[in-house]
Amino acid sequence: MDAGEFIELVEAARNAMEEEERERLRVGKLIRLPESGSLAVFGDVHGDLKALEALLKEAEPWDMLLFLGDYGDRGPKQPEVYARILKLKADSPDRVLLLRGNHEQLPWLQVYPHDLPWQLADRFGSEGDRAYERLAQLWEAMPIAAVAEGKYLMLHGAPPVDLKRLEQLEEPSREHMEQVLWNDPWEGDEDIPSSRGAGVLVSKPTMRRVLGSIGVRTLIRTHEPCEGVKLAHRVEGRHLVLTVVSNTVYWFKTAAVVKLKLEDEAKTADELAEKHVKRYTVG
Ligand SMILES: [Mn+2]
Repeated sequence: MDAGEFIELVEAARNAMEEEERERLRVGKLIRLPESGSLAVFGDVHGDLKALEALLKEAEPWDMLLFLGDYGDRGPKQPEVYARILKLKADSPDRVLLLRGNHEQLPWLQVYPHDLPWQLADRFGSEGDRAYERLAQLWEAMPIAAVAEGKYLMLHGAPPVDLKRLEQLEEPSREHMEQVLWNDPWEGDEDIPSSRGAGVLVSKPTMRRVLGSIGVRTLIRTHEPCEGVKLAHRVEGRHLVLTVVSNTVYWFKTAAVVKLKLEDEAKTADELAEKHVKRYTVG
């Protein structure tokens, strides 16, 4: 694959993304998932091609794939991961959905580490900059959240703490974009600024209120390294939040993918973690 072929893939994926709105799969930045079909949800990939390939096999058979962002940075095969995922998107525009993570940088919020430009330069030489520019344009076109109405909200970080209606995610404010991409759940009683330098640590009472006001049972998100999956925000014996991570580039050895049937009754995070997760483990 040379730079020209890579850029063609980026463009094809961007065209495919535009079709989402024409197909009424998406309104603004919010994907509205169909009421039935099997869906595989991937968390941060971070340039881990090995885990991605293994989990794509584990995810079969699927009607739809949803990626929650953070495709590049950190891992060893970032251009290759992009090429693989963008090809999936280009080949199946209405069956492969790519959300934006905080590593698909908001122009006003630098992320660290951000080694994607270096890997593109390694792979494509002087054409690396052009490839990066096109990727940055693709990020601007990405949706930021997906909803299976009455059941699940899926996004990279966590919903904005003052979110009242789903429609607010269609044309999000700058502040809401930042929070969707950067927030984390935490077990404190109050919402506090995140030590990440952007976003908010969302308390359990707030999570419960926000999910209630948009009428979903469970949040499926990524953004925090963990051993494949992790639960948060236990209310009345069940958890509201499932974190899923699809790489092993940190110190954890398990990557995971969540498999849902959209026509089924909404599952709690606990039920998802117990019965709906496929794993890939290294070493
Ligand atoms: Mn992240």
